[in-house]
Amino acid sequence: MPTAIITGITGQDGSYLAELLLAKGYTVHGLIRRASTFHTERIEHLYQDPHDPLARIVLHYGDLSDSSQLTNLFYEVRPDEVYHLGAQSHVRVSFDMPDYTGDITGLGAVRLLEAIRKSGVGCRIYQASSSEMYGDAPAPQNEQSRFQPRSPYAAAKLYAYWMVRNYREGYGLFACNGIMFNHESPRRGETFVTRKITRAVSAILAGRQKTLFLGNLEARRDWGFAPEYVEGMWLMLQQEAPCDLVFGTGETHSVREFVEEAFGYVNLDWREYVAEDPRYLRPTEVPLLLADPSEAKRRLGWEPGITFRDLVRIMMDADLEAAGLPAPGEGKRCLTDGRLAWLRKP
Ligand code: NAP
Ligand code: G4F
Repeated sequence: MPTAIITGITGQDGSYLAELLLAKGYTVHGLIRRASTFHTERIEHLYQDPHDPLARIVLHYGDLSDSSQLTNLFYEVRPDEVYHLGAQSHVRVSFDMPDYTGDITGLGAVRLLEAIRKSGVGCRIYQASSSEMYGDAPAPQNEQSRFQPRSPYAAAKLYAYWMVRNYREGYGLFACNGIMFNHESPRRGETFVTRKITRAVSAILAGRQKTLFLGNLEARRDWGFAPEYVEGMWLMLQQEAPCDLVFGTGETHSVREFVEEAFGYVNLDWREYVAEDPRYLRPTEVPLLLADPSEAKRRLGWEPGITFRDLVRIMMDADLEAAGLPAPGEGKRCLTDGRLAWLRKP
């Protein structure tokens, strides 16, 4: 059975992708950072005792700043596929830490590409490129749109994007860029706006928070459901030839609309709880992201099924449950890995 390496396995996407690959019979090797506390919460349910010779998930300490460990990993594991998801992935934080973001999010990808090239392992690689690279390019954005990055994060991702293309063309690597628009889930990091909102609504209901401070409410994003996007990553590496593709829903909504939907779900009037705080504004904002994902549909048959409204409700239900509160209505069912699964116990 195939073997894959996932960088960023402890992140939102890494955890869903690990689930998907294990379900497909892969052996999964994940790169994790050393920390003074455990931070493997998102993959805890997948843990297998490393003493078990049949264990199909193996974690390796390493860091995207350390090329020697990356090279060793390729010699040791000799993977068939690599999913490069590790990054300093927060756009606002990238303005505070521009050189760190360039190092990890930009150069990290190059260290990985070099490790593959030097080890001579004939594997395929997926690079987690981002719709942020479009910046303020006119919508809808597709594979032909101009890149106009507006943050250190976006510029670092764009560097990695071009290096992937260079290694594909120069060295014949099977290297793909998935240009993914925002995708969210109950496992989304707590400081990204969607999760910040759904957690706050639950905390307000539970009486633990009074106000939700936000930045720009007018920014618009193309928000999809993360488990559907990791399926797209896998499909990209199963093609006959490598290419770059856009993944998104083809719908855009403002942060304000997300707020209205989340508060509305539990019958709260958001205007009583939301306040604007300039500390969450960005020096340069990306005002409007809207995907044209028709090429991914044509080539891979990839099409997202979860709507904006469902996404808000899936996230709300999970955060209400985590706060010990009942969700309005029945438990929701949603599509993960192509199957119907309960997010909450029925
Ligand atoms: P995430 O939840 O922030 O996860 C990022 C992962 O990268 C974590 O596992 C993190 O490890 C790891 N990481 C950070 N710095 C590292 C370092 N120096 N060395 C090794 N690992 C490091 O991000 P995500 O939402 O799952 O996104 C996955 C990838 O897709 C990222 O590259 C992101 O930029 C890109 N992307 C995301 C979206 C989206 O909407 N989610 C859209 C387009 C592109 P720790 O757990 O130790 O922090
Ligand atoms: O949730 P966000 O922080 O995500 P952003 O900046 O769009 O980046 C995410 O998606 C990218 C794909 O397009 C990924 F590449 C990237 O790794 C990350 O996953 O912010 C979304 C919007 C922005 O316009 C921001 O200005 O929400 C606005 N916003 C308003 N108030 C806020 C807040 N964002 C955050 N994080 N916190 C706020 O209080």
